[in-house]
Amino acid sequence: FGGKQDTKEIDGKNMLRNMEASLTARDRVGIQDFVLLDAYMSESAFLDNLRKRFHENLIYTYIGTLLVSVNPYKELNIYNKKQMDTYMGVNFFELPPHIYALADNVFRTMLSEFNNHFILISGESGAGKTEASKKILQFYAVSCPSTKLLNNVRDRLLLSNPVLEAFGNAKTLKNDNSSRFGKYMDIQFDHQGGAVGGHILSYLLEKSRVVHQNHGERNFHIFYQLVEGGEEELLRWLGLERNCQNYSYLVQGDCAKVSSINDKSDWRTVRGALSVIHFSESDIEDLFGIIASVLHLGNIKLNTSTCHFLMETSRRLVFACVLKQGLTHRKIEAKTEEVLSPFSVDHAVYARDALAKAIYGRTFNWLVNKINESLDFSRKTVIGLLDIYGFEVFYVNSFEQFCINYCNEKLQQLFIQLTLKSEQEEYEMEGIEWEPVPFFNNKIICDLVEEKHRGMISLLDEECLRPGEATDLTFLEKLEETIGGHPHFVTHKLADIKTRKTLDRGDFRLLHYAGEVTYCVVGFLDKNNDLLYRNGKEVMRQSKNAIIKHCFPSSEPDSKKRPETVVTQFKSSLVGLTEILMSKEPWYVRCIKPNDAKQPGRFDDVLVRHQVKYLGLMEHLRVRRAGFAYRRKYEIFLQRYKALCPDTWPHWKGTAAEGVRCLIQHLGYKPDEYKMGRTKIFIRHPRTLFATEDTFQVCKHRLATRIQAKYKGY
Ligand code: AOV
Ligand code: MG
Repeated sequence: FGGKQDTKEIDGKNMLRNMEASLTARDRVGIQDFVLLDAYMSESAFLDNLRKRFHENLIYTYIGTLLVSVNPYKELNIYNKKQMDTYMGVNFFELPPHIYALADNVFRTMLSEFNNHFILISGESGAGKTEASKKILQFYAVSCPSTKLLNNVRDRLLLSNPVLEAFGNAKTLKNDNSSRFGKYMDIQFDHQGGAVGGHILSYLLEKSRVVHQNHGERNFHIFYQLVEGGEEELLRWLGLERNCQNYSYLVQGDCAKVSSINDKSDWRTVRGALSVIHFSESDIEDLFGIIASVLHLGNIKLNTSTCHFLMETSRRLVFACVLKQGLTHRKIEAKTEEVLSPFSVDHAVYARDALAKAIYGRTFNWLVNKINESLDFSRKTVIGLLDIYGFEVFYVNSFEQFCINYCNEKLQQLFIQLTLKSEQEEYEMEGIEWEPVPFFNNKIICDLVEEKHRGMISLLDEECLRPGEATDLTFLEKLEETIGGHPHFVTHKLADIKTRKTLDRGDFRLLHYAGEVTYCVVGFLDKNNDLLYRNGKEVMRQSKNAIIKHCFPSSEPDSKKRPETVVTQFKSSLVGLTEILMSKEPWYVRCIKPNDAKQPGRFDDVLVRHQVKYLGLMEHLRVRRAGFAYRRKYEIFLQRYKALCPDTWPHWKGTAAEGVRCLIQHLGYKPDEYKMGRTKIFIRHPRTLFATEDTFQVCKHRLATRIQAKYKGY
């Protein structure tokens, strides 16, 4: 990388040539940067351009430095080593748009400015976020300078992916490999640009999937991988049979086999990856012991009258028969003694499922920590990659979708703040004449969800504090009372008036930035409380399994004090994430899903238009086009280019702003190409700056030759 960077300095001519070429070829392949074309301001024209390119397998298009990506739903031959080499160290606009170009640009900016960056990848479920994040990581892994030591880090960075995907992704109706957790990954670089470490933060795993899947969906991949791919001996040891149909937790969605997924070969990948990322054989045994135990747990029959306990295949259960009491009785503390009170069947099933979810959820966190230990993180310059679950709407939506969609609202809000809002505020601050571009600010929805005291999260938590009295329905009533009049919230009472669509009694609807979602309130309280009976925990503490021991430490306080609810924890973790991101330079990949059938070659106009709308792409383009692609502080601009004008070279006596004015007059900038702000010069098109840069390079070269010639004479 480092070396290449010097040899391929910004080449304005090449860029212009490429732009011209793209203009002539535009009838066939469309325009590669929306900003460049005057006619491309209407939504239809925008859509035409995307469609045209999509049918030519050109899935990437820029809006300035923002990358729009349309999921091709087929393998394209554009992600090989040759392509990586092509994009490495080349100026952004010189080659056709590519995710590698973005990755390379971020990397080189980081190296030259020594600051931290992040790439925000967004789009709805199935739009291609996870694939994009993998492509970026692969690009860094292949293109960074390598040594033997770095190769180890690189391999671990890359291999953490299949492992986390196995444990944290699952087939949903939207996506056969849907992320069911949020992931933020810092890739850490040294001064030469070598990838020397990394760190992963994970956000709210959808644990409920362990015990329940909707029709047509699956549990987390790892369960099927183990049952389908696990070696005979391993399965025997774990007491498992090679048949997913035998496990109640695997067949709730009636969809154990998926044509696009090869569980057997994925198993081998994951098994191999675990060894590379520092998992000892005993860690691996313990890990699969847990996965098997969860499957066994799901098969425990809790029989009607007596809650009779039957363990079918319990030979290698990590936690043996103490579990019986743990699952069928509840420990109650009476004044001086502890009494065991038997559960009803429903209660016992509930306790069992709660335990299964807790075991899996905590094991997942352990896994992330373990991977982090092997990644050697120490704070240096980083590029952060954010790949989170996308906005999703199912036939029935519950607490999980509420959390996921709330998270997407927050990211949209961040995008708005960083682009539309701050961009326009900067023009105002700099005193640049500016016709404001209106945009929909989804802050109103974020507030509706998270406002203190009267936001939905507060109301939900309040109800969770009234055990025995509150139910999901009293929560709904409370919502109605408090926020019934909000323009983005609808219940059955007001549904007809606000959206002309009726609603069931137990439902409420949110008008999200990305569309309407009807949520069924059933289960909200339970899922938010996420209670685990105390004796379930106690049983776990007796386990000999080292991971379980670690995940259920005896030092953990028993719930005298209420732990934070799930949604409140999630809210705080998102606040933390926003802070992490705000301290870095942002870059964006906006992913678009071309059709709902997961099929190649199909571009559904209605669907794409909707996404273009809610992703705010038109507004972004308008701000970009009306605005200025580049801005530099007067001091910096003058310092770099002063040699290009006899009046400013070698010293300029006046203010930097006057110097810049003199300089650009000499360079012949046309009045509509730039604006002078209070502290910065604003340049409309990248080509203007590139041309100046080009002249600068020629000048530098000439100067160097002259100096060389001079010294030759001596
Ligand atoms: P997501 O991450 O955005 O959804 P994925 O990245 O998992 O979506 O993409 C979904 C599927 O689309 C992948 O499994 C691939 O089959 C296909 N796909 C996406 N991008 C590409 C590409 N560049 N080239 C070829 N195929 C692609 V979610 O995690 O559900 O929000 O929650
Ligand atoms: Mg994903």
